[in-house]
Amino acid sequence: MSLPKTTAELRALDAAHHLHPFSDTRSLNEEGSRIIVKAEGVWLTDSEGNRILDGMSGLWCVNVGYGREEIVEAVAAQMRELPYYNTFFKTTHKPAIELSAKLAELTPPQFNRVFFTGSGSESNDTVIKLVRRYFQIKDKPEKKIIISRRNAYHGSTVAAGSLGGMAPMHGQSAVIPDVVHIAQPYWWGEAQQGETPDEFGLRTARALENTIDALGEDRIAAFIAEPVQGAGGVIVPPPTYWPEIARICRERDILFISDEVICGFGRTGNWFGCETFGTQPDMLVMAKGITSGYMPLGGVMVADRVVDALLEGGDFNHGYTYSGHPAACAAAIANLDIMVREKLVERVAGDVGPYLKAQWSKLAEHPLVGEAPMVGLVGALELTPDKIGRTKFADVGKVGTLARDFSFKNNLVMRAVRDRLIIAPPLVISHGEIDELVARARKTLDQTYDELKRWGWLR
Ligand code: PXG
Repeated sequence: MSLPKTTAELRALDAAHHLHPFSDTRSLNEEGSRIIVKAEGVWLTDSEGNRILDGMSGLWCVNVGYGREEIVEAVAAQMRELPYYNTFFKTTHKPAIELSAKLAELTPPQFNRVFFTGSGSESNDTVIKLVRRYFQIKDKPEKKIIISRRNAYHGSTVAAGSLGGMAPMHGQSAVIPDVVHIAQPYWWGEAQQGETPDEFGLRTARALENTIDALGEDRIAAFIAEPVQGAGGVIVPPPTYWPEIARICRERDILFISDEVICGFGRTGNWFGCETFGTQPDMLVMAKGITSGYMPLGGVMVADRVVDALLEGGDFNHGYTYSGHPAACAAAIANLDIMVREKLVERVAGDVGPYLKAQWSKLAEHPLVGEAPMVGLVGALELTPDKIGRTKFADVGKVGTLARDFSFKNNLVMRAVRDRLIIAPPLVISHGEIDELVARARKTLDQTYDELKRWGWLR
């Protein structure tokens, strides 16, 4: 079958045969999918020839930008030499060896070993098994409960989806036992009137301590969290939150797992979000930016104190066909080489991060915007009918979708989570492109504001 050429024909075929993730297939098929045909730097081109600024790095992953020949060459060379071999049964290969050593160098000092997976979800499934195994070996098999947070995203498999705190996902899926969700540090959306961000940060952190006390420390195995909740709407915790969590984790016999699938690999201005927020994880969950999305790959860094126990435990009965896939590892090695050589992490911390933040913060003055947080190169715009009262729109999600659709029409990819617009552009974005991004975001806000006035939704 030869592929038809026109956008309409391609859309019809997509509608007939493709079930998209997290989609209402009927309405998507009525509207038709956007077809992306190529990309370069931070720019996407669709099948109708539009040039679109990718404010989301694909799906939070294309950190080094599109069109990197060096990664393409590395993958092609690896596939010619050895396209596949596994890492089971006493075997390994050079790309897995080289990448393991490189990750040990780039991650915080407690990490020297990695377990490879194919995605963030598989990584979090791996975490659950590692946590269980650790406490079995420590002769505390009753320590099984993992504490997570409401509105967290840890993936879409049954187990990773259970770890996550997305109620609409739980409602459609099987949910595994021994996961407990506590409050998220979302000051704008969930603080009481009059409660300062610092007070709220402490209160939500202490929910961890209170839950450990209520359920019994002898039953709690771990706490898992994203440094900044990404898919939950870029929830940046108040400054008091992470130090208090770090204290609680230090004082209690639990493992702390930092899910760095979004925050890892430079996103927050350090190699990993735990470095930005000063926590000391026992496991560090990776995917996305590890290859900048050029190939699917995930992994879990495991701290020495956990590895030391595992070494006493004999076989660890877990693994995937594509654990340490050679072509994916080759992509990761080339990607990390680029990040180091071009000093992309330093660039986020000292150059483009502060530059974007300065401009983005000005959007907080817009009448529709409640808050405009930005850490490194990940940020949000909370849309509200009442900035002072921190009120939400009645029909949650409708205004976010309206704004997101305007943004697409303005050739800027932003994502909407509830009524929050979010961005996470490639780390290679230039000052000029940041100016363009912010101008298009402002235009989007103005158009949304005018439309809401027409609807009579604003005073
Ligand atoms: N942890 C975190 C923090 C994530 O953001 C995963 C785990 C799962 O990774 P995989 O590779 O299994 O998808 C993620 C993924 C969105 C969106 O709409 C976010 C993710 C995935 C799909 C959509 O923002 N994050």
